[in-house]
Parts: sequence; C-alpha cells; structure tokens
Amino acid sequence: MIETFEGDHNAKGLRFGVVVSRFNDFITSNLLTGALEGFKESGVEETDLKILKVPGAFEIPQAAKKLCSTESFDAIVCLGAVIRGDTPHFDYICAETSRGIGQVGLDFNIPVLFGVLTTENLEQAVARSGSGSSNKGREAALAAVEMATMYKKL
Ligand code: INI
Repeated sequence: MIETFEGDHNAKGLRFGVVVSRFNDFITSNLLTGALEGFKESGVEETDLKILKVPGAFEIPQAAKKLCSTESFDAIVCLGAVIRGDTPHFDYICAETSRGIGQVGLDFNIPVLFGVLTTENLEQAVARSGSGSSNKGREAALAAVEMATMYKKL
C-alpha cells in the first residue's frame, strides 16, 4: 500500500503567522477578515495567531522571513493587493513579492501561502476580497491549514 498524505481542516493547536500589507487597505483589510474567518472555521485559537502589518506588498517577504526565523509557526499567510497603475511599477512589485514569498517558503521549509492579489483594476480586487468563498484571504488561510496539518502527519 502506498502511504498518501493529505491535510485536513482541523488546525486546533497549530500556530499561524499572517503578514498583511496596508497599501490598498480597503482591500487588504477584507482579505485579513477572510483569513481570520478561515482560521476560526478550522479551530485555530486567536492566541495561536500573530499578525504583522507592513507598509506595502514589497515588504511582505521580509516580514514573512522574520516570522519564519522565530521557528514558532506551522505556516505563514501573506496578504496584499497590488493594482496595476500607469507605470511599470506594478510589474516590479508583483515580481519581487511573489518571488520573495516563494523563496521564504523554500528557505524555511514551512508553508508560506500567497494571498496577494495582483489585479488589472480595482473591480477585480473587490471581486476577490468580498465575503464568502471568493475571498482570497480565506482561501490562503484554508490552504495554510491544509498544508500545516499534512506536514504534522508526515
Ligand atoms: N504596494 C502594494 O501593496 N500595492 C500596490 O498597488 C503598490 N503600488 O501600486 O505602488 C504598492 N507599492 C508600495 C510598495 O509595496 C512598497 O511598500 C514601497 O515601494 C516601499 O518599499
């Protein structure tokens, strides 16, 4: 029989870090609300959560790395919103944020989840940060729970 591992959605007792950027706060605060709902649904206690608020998406990987270096979290969720403007700035921020978040996860060997919206316009960001299952913050928190609970079983 081949041993197969899969996570679940019972994360009671596991610890999670959240990094959320303030830029486009009217979107990122809703992503944070969605993530906290996802954690609550999964049985995570508030005392097992730590939230770091950073200025913009560019700073997210740096703060995620800081959280990982404490070695006290089972997974980290990164939340932000980058919305395209009139200059190439969007592309630089998106590239560095996604590359950095991926790198931190690989360097520290714990799940680091990508809940950063990278959208063409405000409407797309609003559509992905509302209440319910379309909220990408909630989706990232549930994915963090799934990954962390799977690693616990290994
Ligand atoms: N940061 C974001 O999180 N979203 C954006 O849309 C954005 N735009 O468009 O500029 C943005 N810029 C700030 C950046 O993330 C850094 O905080 C800043 O450059 C300081 O390092």
